[in-house]
Formats: sequence, structure tokens, C-alpha cells
Amino acid sequence: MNNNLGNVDAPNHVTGKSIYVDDIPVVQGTLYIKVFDSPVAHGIIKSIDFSKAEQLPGVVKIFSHKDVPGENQIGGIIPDEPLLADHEVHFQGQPILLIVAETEEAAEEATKHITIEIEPLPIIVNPREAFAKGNLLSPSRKFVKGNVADAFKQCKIYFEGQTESGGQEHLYLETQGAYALPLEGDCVKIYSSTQGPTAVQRTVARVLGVGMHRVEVDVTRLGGGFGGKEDQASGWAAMAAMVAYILKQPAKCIPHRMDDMRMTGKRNPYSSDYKIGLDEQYNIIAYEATYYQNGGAAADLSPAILERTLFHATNSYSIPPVKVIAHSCKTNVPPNTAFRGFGGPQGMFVIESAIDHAAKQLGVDAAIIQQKNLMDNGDEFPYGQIVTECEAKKCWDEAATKYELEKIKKEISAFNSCNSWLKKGFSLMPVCFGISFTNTMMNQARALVHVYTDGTVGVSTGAVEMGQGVNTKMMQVAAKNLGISIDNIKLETTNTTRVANTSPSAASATADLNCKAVEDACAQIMQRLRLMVSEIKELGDNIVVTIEDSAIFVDGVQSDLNWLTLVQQAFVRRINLSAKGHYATPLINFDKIKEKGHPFAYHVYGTALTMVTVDCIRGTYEIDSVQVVHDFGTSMNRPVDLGQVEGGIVQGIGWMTMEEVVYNASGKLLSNALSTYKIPDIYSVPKTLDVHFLNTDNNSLAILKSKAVGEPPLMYGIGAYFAIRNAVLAFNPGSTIKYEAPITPEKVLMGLYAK
Ligand code: LUZ
Ligand code: MOS
Repeated sequence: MNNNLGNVDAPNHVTGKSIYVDDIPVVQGTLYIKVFDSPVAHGIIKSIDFSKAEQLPGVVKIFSHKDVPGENQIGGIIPDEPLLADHEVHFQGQPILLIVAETEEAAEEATKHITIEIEPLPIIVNPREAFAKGNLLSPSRKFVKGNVADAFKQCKIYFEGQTESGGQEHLYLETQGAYALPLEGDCVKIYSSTQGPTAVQRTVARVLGVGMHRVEVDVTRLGGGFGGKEDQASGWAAMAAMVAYILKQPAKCIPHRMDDMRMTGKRNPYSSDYKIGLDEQYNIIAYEATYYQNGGAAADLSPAILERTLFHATNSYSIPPVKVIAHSCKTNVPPNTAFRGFGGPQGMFVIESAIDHAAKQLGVDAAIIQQKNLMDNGDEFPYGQIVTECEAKKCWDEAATKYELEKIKKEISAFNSCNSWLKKGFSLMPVCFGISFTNTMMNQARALVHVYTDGTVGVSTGAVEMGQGVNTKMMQVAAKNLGISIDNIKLETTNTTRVANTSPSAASATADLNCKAVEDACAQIMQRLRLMVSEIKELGDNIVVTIEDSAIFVDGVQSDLNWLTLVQQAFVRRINLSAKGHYATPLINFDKIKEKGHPFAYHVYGTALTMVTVDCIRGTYEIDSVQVVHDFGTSMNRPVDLGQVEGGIVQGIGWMTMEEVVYNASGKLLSNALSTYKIPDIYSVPKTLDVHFLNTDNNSLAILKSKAVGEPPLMYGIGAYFAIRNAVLAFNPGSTIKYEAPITPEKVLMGLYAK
């Protein structure tokens, strides 16, 4: 296998040939949908008048919740979210009406002619305030290992504090959107920009009041998802489908950027309390934390995100007794949702803050405490899984040696002692991330492989390509298993009619799950071909048939057959050249009553070393370098995997440093455009970004031993927060700067001069 292949889609992306939802040629009669959304964050709808708007030229019809043919409900885990608001609104941007028009402009104009009267209700945007009032989205969760209370009783050195981590806008290049076509027999076909085609199918069927068999969802690719389209694509698809279904005309629903930013949920902000206890040798002997998750106005995926926070509460550390509690708090902001890391980063920020707090109080480098407590084989996670194939220490040690940690420390203190207005800081950030959906049931996938009579191959799976390169990996796996060139393979769209009951492309697990299903389908076809060869050659059933570069080898000896003649022979002999593969991750389980089990197929490890320079007059900073040792397993596609690590790091740095989601007290999103919401650009990325491949060879549940790579690297970005904070303290050792992310230049400036 060529593990330097790269992403086969790249040439089409950069030449603009790749097709996204809004690029699909429109069918005659296509209608455009504009959503009329709530102007206030909480209230009772007293009256609404759209009679004038409906009379405007080009406006076809305006739909309210009364027009929903089935159930007015799009909640995924918990049914608590109407598609269109009925009598009450719960956040600014909540959809109330659908304006359907012949052009986008007519629909837009109509919004100005709608009058609505809403009686205001109290607005809560802060999760602790929601918790105090008992406003929870789902039952609270608690993971306990050992007896924390006893441990703290015996412990002389302990520290308590509070942390805040902010939201994060997904800012996928392609906004949300769907295009729905009516089909005969009360059926609809939907082109959707979704990570979860089956979630869209299920939600649309529910909203239309029809069986899932009447709804076909098709996905070519997404221009980015990052979790934002794991669940939240469903609403837009349901709107388009409802209009197409009722009016029997094609309908498109694609929000503009500012509509998307205002109406969709983001990464869940967290407010958390921690208590960490240590002994004199810097061993962590107890850890306790409580997380207040800002879930927004509906549950969405927040209950599952809450769970992953607990799974990653102790990051890469082995801590004897642990007690962590998480609350999902209901507030009047758009329902927050999945975002790369899925609650893991939020949990890791808290323990890293706790360790940093302890280190500062004890007068040592945080790295001393971090390194001392890294976990190892045989340790037990707070949720009961035993640590195996642990690479935590190996990654740390290799990062410290390779990037010359001791030398860096000396250079930084030399720099800081001869510069008054520029200060450098550094940090180490170890990461341990569990691979598998925490909901065991979701860890399954299927693939449909067709071999055509000319030897070419079509592959369909449940995986959604969103830039992460999963299609390339599946082509590599099919090519390897069939012994043919990747040029003979086409990755088909992800379609619910071809491959049913799919899990969303999420949890870093998409390549593992779907490639394994492809392997299974290919193996079935190969088995049939092998038996055919034994028949043709009049050899026994035990022959070994291998295919390499389309040449057929029988028991290691090249035969006169090649791939094409083999396939043609099979067709003549009426042998099935198609197969459906299935994969379900073995071994995993989790008991939600006991909160114990073995939820993850394996873990991914790594360590990042981050160096920054802070301008102590302006509060601005530069990320000098991020140097990482990352556990790839045995990468099957190094350019693709490297891209995931680099992108993840930059996205993580963005979350921790500059991306600030701001709602005011009345629940209005102030950071509602790219002028007010800053994401990393070419000027703000690390000057040096070095990724060292730690090749580990011992994991059989990763596809071809090539470990999942989507989410783990995002958490290296947490290192940037601590590096900047350390530079601030180098300037002002008495600074009262709090553990609040993002650490924007504004916060840095205040911290530099805070007494
Ligand atoms: N989605 C999900 C996820 O439904 N379950 C998960 O465990 C998960 N983990 C990461 C990202 N998305
Ligand atoms: Mo994701 S946060 O893996 O959709």
C-alpha cells in the first residue's frame, strides 16, 4: 500500500470541480426556503401575522408548525426540540416560519413584512444559573473510582478552583443545507450536507409522518462538518423535505453564513470546579471535578457530550481515587452540539488547569507533575477500562528528547531575563483519547461492493467524506483487498437506500468502522473467486489465491488468469460479484447503571510541546512552535493523517486562544460574523509546526493498524493556553489571571497588569 498517497479528492477541490449541495444543478420549478426565526431568546408567541408577506410577488406559501404533516419534532437523543416553534420560543434564532418563494430574494424580502408579538420570559445564558434553578436537559452523570473523600482527608496538599472554557463556531466552509426532490408515491429524496444520513432520514420520516423507506438521503461530500453536522443537519433537511413533500416541487434550504452562525449550536461552553490533592513527591492522590455544561435550549447531542467529558476527565493521568460529576444545563442559546473532541477537550482543560494550579502553588514546572502521573499499562481508567498498549510515556519521553526540552527551558529563561517587554512561555500537553462511539450500539458499519464485468469496482458505505480523507482510505483498503489498482475503484455517494442504518461519521471512528466493512465485503467476493479458481484449475478447496497488481497467483505461483479474465469467468459462471460487508467493533461494552465497562476499542496518545511569545505592551502573542509526537499506529496514508493532525492543532489553538463566542444577557449572539468572530489564519498559525510520527505496531482494532486521527490532535491546542499563561506570569509573577479560555489578547493584556 502506498502510504504516501495523499487525498485523491485534492485536485478536484483545488480546481473547484468538487460538488457540494448548492452546486447540484437545479431542477425546473425549484423553490427557495428562508427561515423566519425568533428575534428574542425566551417568550410566549402571542400573535404572528404573515398574511401580507404571503401576498408578495414570488412568495408561494409560508409554513408554520401547524403545517407539519407528521410530528413537529427533531430532537435526536431526547424529543425536546420542535422543528418550528409552536407557542413558546427558547433561543434567538429558533425557526418559527418557513417562507417559500420562487427566488431567494423574494423570500428574503418577505421576512420584512412579518409581524410577531412575543411576551418575554426570563432569559438564562449561564449554565450555573440554569443549574441553580434546576433547569437540566438530561440526568446528571457521575463517574467514581475509589474513595475520594477518604483520600482528601489524608491529604495535606490540595488545591481548589474554577475554570471556564468557551464555545466554538464550527465554521465549516460549506454552510448547512439541503435540497429535496419530491418522488412518486409520497416519497422524497434529499441531498443533504450531513455527517449523519440516517439521522436525516429518521428525522425527515418523523416530520413527514411517513416510514423511513419513503425517504432517501444522498451525500456526496461536505465542505467540513467538525461535529456541527452530526445532528444539526437534520432540521434544514426536514424543512426542505416538508416543503417538497407538501408542494410537490423541489425545494432548497441553505442558510447564509450569518443565518447559520446565529441559528446553529456550537461547542458546549463549560464552567467547572476542581479539587486536586498531591503528596510531597507530586503524585496526584485524589481528583474531584464538577462540570456545568452549557447545553443551550434543547438536548441535541449534549447528553452524549457530557458523558465523553467524564471519560476524558483524567486525560493521560493515572489517579487512584477520582470523582467527577457532570450536569447538562438548559439555557436560552441555540442548542449546543458535537464539535471535534465531543466534550473531551472540555474535560481535559479542567485537569490541566488543576495541575497547573498545583504546580504554580508548589513552585515547580507543571511538566514535573504531568510526567510523574502519566498512566501506564495495567492502570485503570475511572470508568473501569484497563489501560493496555499505552503510549503515554513513550510519546512524552520522545517529545522531551527529540525537541530538547531541557535546552528549550534554558533558552526561554535566558530570553526572558534579557527581554523586558517580550516574554516567552512554553507548555507540554499530553493527550489520551478513546476511540469508539461511547454509545456501544453505534459502533457498527456496512459496505456494499459491486465488481462490474469490466473489472472496475464501486464501493458504497455509511461513511461521509467531509475533507478528512475517509474515501481515499476506503479506496486504499478495497484496492489492497482485491489486489487491484486504486484507479479501478470508485467511491459512491453515501446513500441511505444503498447502505442502511448508518452511524454518523463522527467519533474519529469512521475510517475504522467503514474500512473494516469494506474488508468484509471484499473478503466475501475473494472467497467466491478463490473457489471458482480451484474449480477451473481442478485443484482442491484449500488453494490460496492472491491477486497482486491484477495478476492472479495460485499457491504463490502466477497463473494465466488476471483480474479481468477472473471477473469475466465469474460472470459467465453466474457467480455473485457483489457483496454486503458488515462490521461491529468487538469487545466493547459499557454499563450506564454502574458507569463502568470497556467502552473504547483503543486509545490514541501523543504529547505536544508549545512555545509562544507574548508582547507585554500590547497583549498580543505569537505561537512560535508546536512540536508533537503523535501515535499514528502505522499510518496508511501519511499526508492525510498529517493534515488531520495539523488541522486539529490549529483548530484547538483557535478554540483556546482567539475564538470567542459571545452572547449578551438577552441571548443575542454578538460574535455573529467573521468580523467579530476570529479564527486562526495563515498569520496566526504556529511559525513552526512539527509532527513526529510515533510508529506503533500493536493495535489490531485500528484499520490496518492505522489509528484513528480525527479528533485527538485538537487537544494539543490546549497547550497554547498554558504556554501563553506562563509567558504572562513571566512578566507579572503575581498576576491573578484566571483559568478562563479563550485566552484572547484582551485577557492577556488584563492579565499582564492584574495585581
Ligand atoms: N458522537 C457520538 C461523537 O454520537 N458519540 C460519540 O461518542 C462521539 N464522540 C466523538 C465525536 N462524536
Ligand atoms: Mo464529531 S464531534 O466526531 O461529529
